[in-house]
Amino acid sequence: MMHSGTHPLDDRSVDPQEVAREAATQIAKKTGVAKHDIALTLGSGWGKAADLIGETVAEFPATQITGFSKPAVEGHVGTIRSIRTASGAHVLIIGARTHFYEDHGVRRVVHSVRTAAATGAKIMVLTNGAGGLKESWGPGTPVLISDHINLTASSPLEGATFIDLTDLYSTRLRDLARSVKPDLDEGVYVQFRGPHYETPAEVQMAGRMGGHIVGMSTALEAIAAREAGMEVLGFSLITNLAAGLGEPLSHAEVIAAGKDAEPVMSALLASVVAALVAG
Ligand code: 8IG
Repeated sequence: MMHSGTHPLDDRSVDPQEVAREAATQIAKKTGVAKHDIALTLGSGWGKAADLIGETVAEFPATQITGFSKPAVEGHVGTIRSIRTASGAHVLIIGARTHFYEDHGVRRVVHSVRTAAATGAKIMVLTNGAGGLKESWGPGTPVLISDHINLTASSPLEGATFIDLTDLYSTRLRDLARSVKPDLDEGVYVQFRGPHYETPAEVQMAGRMGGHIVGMSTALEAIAAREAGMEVLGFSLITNLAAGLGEPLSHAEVIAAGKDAEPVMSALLASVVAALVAG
């Protein structure tokens, strides 16, 4: 179900980087901030972090910017927000995510990341809610992403674009995150297409492949961030044990676990941002 029509990223003759530059120009105009320093995508359980990072300079629905898609869940309008930290750094917060399972194509999935890069951001912080394969990770555990396995059979790169993904999830940034919270665990993120959760057999497969976290976002975004020359930091909030390792999964319970953890995750993320901005 590819949607034809008026969306600029659906036109194959349009350069997606050009659309991202146009979006970045619009963001600069709306915020009055010529250049952002770092960008964050806030996934489930991380949404309250923006309030703690600094003073909001501007906030508007993402759909006001070229290339951003209407959210899949009605009544859940994602916003873009520009924040100035106490130290004077400019942080771009992307509260809207287009998922691969929405079937709008991978260009739309990574448009926010390309736009963040075009605003000048050198660091991309990607956060998500995800399932965990380690029994010791109770609901509400934050985990650093150390690497990923991309099971979407897709890539945001177009043409013969060969990009090295060694150290994609920057060791330097993970060390910085652990300077804030030394007991942060880390694991390999496995991106499935979704939107169904995995079967127990698929979770076993992910584990044998070397995965520790299962989710439906982030890997494709991280690749696009690396292509754009950004340094990537990834966080998963484990909201549930992956299928077959605990109780059957209920979307409502998964969301509720994310909500419960939100204050603690948001405080953690704000502290990490302060450390990132300090260098
Ligand atoms: I929250 O268990 C959340 N997102 N694929 N599997 C996948 N995505 C998720 C899960 C999960 N929990």
